[in-house]
Amino acid sequence: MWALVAPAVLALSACSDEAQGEWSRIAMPEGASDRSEHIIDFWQWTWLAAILVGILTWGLILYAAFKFRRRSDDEVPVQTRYNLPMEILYTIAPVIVVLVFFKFVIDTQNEVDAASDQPDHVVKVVGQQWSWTFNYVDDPALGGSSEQDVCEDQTDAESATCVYNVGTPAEVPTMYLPVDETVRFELVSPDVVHSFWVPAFNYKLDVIPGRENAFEITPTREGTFVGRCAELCGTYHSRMLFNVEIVSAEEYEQHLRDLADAGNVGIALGGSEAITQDGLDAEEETEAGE
Ligand SMILES: [Cu+2]
Repeated sequence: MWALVAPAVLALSACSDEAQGEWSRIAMPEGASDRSEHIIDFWQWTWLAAILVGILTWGLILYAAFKFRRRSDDEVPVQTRYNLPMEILYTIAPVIVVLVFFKFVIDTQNEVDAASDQPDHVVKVVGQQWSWTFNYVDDPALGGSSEQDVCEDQTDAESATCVYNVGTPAEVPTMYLPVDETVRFELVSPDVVHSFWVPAFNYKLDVIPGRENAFEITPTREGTFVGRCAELCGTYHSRMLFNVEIVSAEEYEQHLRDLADAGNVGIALGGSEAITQDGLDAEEETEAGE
């Protein structure tokens, strides 16, 4: 069957450069952030290491199975027990494999999680049931300096440096980012655990109530990318979609000005009791009363 399937798969995949790249990236999406290459490299080398270990293991299994298969003379091969060098080898070999993996995990993690003291932009991302809010915090494009506490008192569109964009399950929000400028995402949730995932960043991070997770990237190419929630978070989890527009600095500034003109000034973090939905309390009371 593989003889039939393999050429078909290859023929289909050879349609575009993008599909060919997908093969070499082993199904990882093409990166759009400066951290992507570290993760894709790690992914490729992990596969290579796993395949080499696999080939060695399958080879030994097949070798033993054929070499010592049952024969007509019914003779049992030499039984070796308590072979100390052998036992030391198969204890130490896996430990070495794990240690090597561990080193590369730590190295990659350090590259990916590296953060600067002063990123160019701060986007405070709120994951709420069931959509996203993007707060551009005291943004330099509007004359700000990335200080959080100044957002709360802002009301005036003219002088605003903090603007936001709230999505709903029916209206997918779009986050704008300027290309080649560092951005820190600060993730907060007013209700349950969500997960902020832009596949083109080759990275996702949980959004946890009562805790602020953060990570930093630099978008490396302009374009429109999809984003989604990667943590089952309730009935309309599947609608927790968003778009990411990576644009020039001018377009980014224009978008922020548009948000200010639309009156989206200040910071929108969602109610701390957003989990309480209309009707739930009433139902509980009736049940208790019965
Ligand atoms: Cu969610």
